Amino acid sequence: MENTKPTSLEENEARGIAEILSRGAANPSEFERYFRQINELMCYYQCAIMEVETKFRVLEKQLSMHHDKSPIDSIQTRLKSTASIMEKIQRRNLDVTSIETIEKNIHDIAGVRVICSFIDDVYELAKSFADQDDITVLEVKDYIKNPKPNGYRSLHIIVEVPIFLKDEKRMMKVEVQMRTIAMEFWSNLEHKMRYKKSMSEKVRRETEDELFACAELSAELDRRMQEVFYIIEND
Ligand code: 0O2
Repeated sequence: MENTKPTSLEENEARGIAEILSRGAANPSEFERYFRQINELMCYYQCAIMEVETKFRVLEKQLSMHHDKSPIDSIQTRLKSTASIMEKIQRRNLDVTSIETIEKNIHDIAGVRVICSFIDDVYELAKSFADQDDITVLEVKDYIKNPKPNGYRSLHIIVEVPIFLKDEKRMMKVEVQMRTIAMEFWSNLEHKMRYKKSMSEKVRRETEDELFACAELSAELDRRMQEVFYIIEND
């Protein structure tokens, strides 16, 4: 996830939408309406990202007051590009021209990634966040307890959070990914491999095996560092 994008659509994204809509024979006024609606929707997701990030910043402040450490190493946020939303909607054979369809079916338009030093911090923060009374947890995927077959580890939580607009309160979905620094390091490298097109099948398979071994080593490192931390804390 990269830094949050500006709230209004980039010109090339607008062109991408125009192209998709023109395939559905949308007229110019329909396109204008759609463009306005999707711009507004992205702005709401941006607000939801800010709400969630602030919640983690508040927890971080409080926890670092009581312990002699900050539980959060860094927070990254990203708004999915409209091009990739469209691509996902089309892949699922859904109607790209319906804003409702987009909101209902794509849960990771707003993404917040929280990177912690230790595994226990991930779970402690996740609980404090999920227990807040304006947060509705829609789905939890615990890839730390149940890693993906390739070795991917992370805690994913899809939540609904309210944003308060001038005349209304709107519930927005946000995907929160929580992981340790070691898991983030691994995930970035694996991501790089996944998107590398010019790799031979043989090298890809070998790299996947090596990455899986690294994921296991890295998980072991996370466990041992956690133990060392408790020894230092309790001595
Ligand atoms: P990006 O560019 O990070 O947004 P869904 O999102 O529901 O269609 P799925 O597989 O059910 O797909 O969701 P899941 O498993 O919760 O994974 C969603 C996101 O987790 C991905 O988003 C990645 O960011 C991350 N992720 C999941 N599996 C892996 C993995 O094996 N390796 C790495 N590096 N990241 C992973 P996107 O949209 O794929 O990408």
